[in-house]
Amino acid sequence: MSDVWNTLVHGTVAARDVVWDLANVDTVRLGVTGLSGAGKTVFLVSLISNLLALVRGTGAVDSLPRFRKTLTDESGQLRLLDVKIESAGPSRVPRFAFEAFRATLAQPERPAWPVGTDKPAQIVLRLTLKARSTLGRWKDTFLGPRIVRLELFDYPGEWLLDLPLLEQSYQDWSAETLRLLNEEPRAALSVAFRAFLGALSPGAPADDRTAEHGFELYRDALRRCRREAELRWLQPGRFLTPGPWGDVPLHHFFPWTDAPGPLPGTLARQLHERFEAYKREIRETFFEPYFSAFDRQVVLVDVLGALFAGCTAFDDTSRALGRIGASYAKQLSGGWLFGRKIQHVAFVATKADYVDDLQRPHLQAMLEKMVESAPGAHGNALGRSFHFVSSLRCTSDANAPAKDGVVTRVVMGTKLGEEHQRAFYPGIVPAGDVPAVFWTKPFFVLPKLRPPLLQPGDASPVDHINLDSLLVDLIGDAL
Ligand SMILES: Nc1nc2c(ncn2[C@@H]2O[C@H](COP(=O)(O)OP(=O)(O)O)[C@@H](O)[C@H]2O)c(=O)[nH]1
Ligand SMILES: [Mg+2]
Repeated sequence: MSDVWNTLVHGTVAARDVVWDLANVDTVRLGVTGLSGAGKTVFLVSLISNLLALVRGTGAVDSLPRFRKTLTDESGQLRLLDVKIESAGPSRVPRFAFEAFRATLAQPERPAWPVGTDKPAQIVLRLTLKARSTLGRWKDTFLGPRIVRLELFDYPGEWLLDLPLLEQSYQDWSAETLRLLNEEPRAALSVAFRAFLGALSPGAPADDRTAEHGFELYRDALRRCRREAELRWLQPGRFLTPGPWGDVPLHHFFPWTDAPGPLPGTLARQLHERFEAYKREIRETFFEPYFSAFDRQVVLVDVLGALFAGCTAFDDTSRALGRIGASYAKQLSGGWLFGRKIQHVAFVATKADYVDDLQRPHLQAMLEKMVESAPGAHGNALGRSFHFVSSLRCTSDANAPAKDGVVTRVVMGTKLGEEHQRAFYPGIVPAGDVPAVFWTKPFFVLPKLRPPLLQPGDASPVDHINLDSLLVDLIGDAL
């Protein structure tokens, strides 16, 4: 407010703009997250392309019919007059490279998926809207149509795994982490780290080299858990996804329970202090300046990927999602943690084009079970929704030739690197709890599919499944 006040007092030309902004510009901050590979980049490319296409497209393809409907007035006209990408301004956060990602996908000869990144990025869309109500339209004649700035912020879901950690002491976190590390498959993947812990003497003196060595062994164990067992409940989040902060001495700690108490001058005290410093650091550099500013969030989940990675990987992803779900439930039910109430969290099962139309709702049911798997995750369900989406649809639904008179639904797609389309049947998706019998069949890695050919130009629409319904639930009320 003080900026606004200063500008007014000095009576500069900018004052008019500030007043106009206050009266006519709303900002919606949308966090888009998900564990790596969940589909954040592709989701944002599709969202931006389809929103641009809504006002700038040729009109030949109406790619967001349900969203368009909520933005249409009584006379049948679209209230959305314009969509623009705003200049990044002096932002500290890297700009989401929409045009480059889209160009990669749209290469005419060899469409390719954008390469993965694990750093946050931001892009702002400026939506110009005709008012909904008569009163609003009266205001429009004086001030011009309303502007909604849609701030889109892409950040690694791995950092959300630190939300529960913020509430834990070093002792509690260590005890919980080591309990899990002693169970398979973590135990086999953390032999070196556990041997290191076993050799530490409880009263060992504080020492940077020991702290760093222990950290490296612990991080190696986390990396192996991720790579070899596809586990997802791996804390602290920044050990695997450091983002712009890199590998700093602040990270040089590891879980340890054998030390009696954090006496001054001991390694135990040093680890304890670094853990507390890590908590402060993630609060100050991410949760308070960014996370707490989101009005709404989308949590993308590769449910199929987790399911086909096998029972242990699936349970671990459920554990991670359950803990995230419980943190959000607390936040939804009352300004917890950062003093700001988030308005809506949408959990979205992505890549729904891998399964046929009859099974897609199962993805959503399964996601709901996963998110609600932790104690406290039910919480206040207000402001929370579940969806299935394919941001960039690579398949079409079809009937496989009937066998014994029974028709099987399949999807038709092309494997990346292949030329020809084929029928593709990834198997049955259970709706909700996964019965034990499901895990008796062999698992496979979902092959990457060839992205569809896109029309040139940033504002041409992108084929998707359900993106429009998600948009209606997520931001419809703000427009
Ligand atoms: N078939 C299909 N694959 C998708 C879709 N969205 C994402 N993918 C795949 O998932 C991979 C990871 O997506 P990306 O957006 O980079 O994930 P991020 O790490 O969360 O940003 C992509 O390279 C694609 O292979 C989709 O809607 N359909
Ligand atoms: Mg990405």
